[in-house]
Amino acid sequence: MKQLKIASIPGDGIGKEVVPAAIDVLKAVSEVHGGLQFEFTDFPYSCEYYLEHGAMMPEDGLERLKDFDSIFLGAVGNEKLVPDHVSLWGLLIKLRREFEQQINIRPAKVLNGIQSPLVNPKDFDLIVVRENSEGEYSEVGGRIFREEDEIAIQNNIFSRKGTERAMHYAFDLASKRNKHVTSATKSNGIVHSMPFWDEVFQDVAKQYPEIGTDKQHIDALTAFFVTHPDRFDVIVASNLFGDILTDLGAAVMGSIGIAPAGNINVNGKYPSMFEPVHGSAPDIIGKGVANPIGQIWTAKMMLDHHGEDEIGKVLLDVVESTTADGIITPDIGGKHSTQEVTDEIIKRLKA
Ligand code: GGG
Repeated sequence: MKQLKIASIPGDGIGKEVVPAAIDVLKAVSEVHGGLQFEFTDFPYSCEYYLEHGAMMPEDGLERLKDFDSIFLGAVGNEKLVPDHVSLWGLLIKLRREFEQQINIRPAKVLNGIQSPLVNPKDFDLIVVRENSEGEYSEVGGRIFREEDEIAIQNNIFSRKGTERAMHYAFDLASKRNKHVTSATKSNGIVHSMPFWDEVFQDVAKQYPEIGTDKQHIDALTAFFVTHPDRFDVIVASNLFGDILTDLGAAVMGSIGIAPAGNINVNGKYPSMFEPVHGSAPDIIGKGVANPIGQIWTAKMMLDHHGEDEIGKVLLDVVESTTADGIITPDIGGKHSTQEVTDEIIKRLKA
């Protein structure tokens, strides 16, 4: 019997609605699988936790989380309680950094029965490999002077090691898919980091002669995502470009509520963390209509990560049979609640 110890952090907003839904689905997976058990431990780290304790998680939070097999996170952010950069850097980005989750994998495709407002579904099936620990998400910089003289400086960090790691991850992934990697760049406008990014891409590409490559400036790439989606297989992008591109990817998929993601600790020293692309969605909190599919698909990625790809595939097939039958939430044109969609997925899993 395989047992996975999962730290669950629902976080803020709809995270508290979709994480329990996805955990119920994982419990059903365990029932039907037989050989797989989960032990979930809940952690209340969130903006509400910050109000009570003055931090997004306790000082020994990393110590408490480090021995779990994975972290299953919902959403972070409640601007009414805590400035977003404080909540993100105090929890989400802190975990990514401290647990060396240097790669963020974000698959994007249109599920059966879901209408993409932007593309023909058969043309859109790709994975964005986002560098997850440096780039534009950097604490290097500062603010000086006041009022009209005020200056804000933000330095981007691109290490050769970190950039190569992201590129190798993308090429290795492409070798198991359609053998093409696109590099998201902006080396015509950003004169230091992006020409460096291009050079590293070229160097790494030479080690994978069987993989086709191209590079696209991020502005054109976003347009091609919609106008020529069939050009893409794996895209490697910096931290910020990857974040933006995958929100666009989610829109192409039909809703930000669908898109999954995994933050991967490549060397296995620390837990990886699985969290959907969406945030806390303050506009729909408590309405019972949050789409649980992003979190459930994220659970499938967690299963894959632990070598349970077969049951992961069964889970995504069940999700797609549910969407194909129109049992979907209002964000994708349905009339069903979070609970109804979750219950239906569980029912079909157990059938
Ligand atoms: N699902 C996690 C979450 O709350 N994401 C919101 C967000 O702003 N994420 C920024 C990022 O992925 O870097």
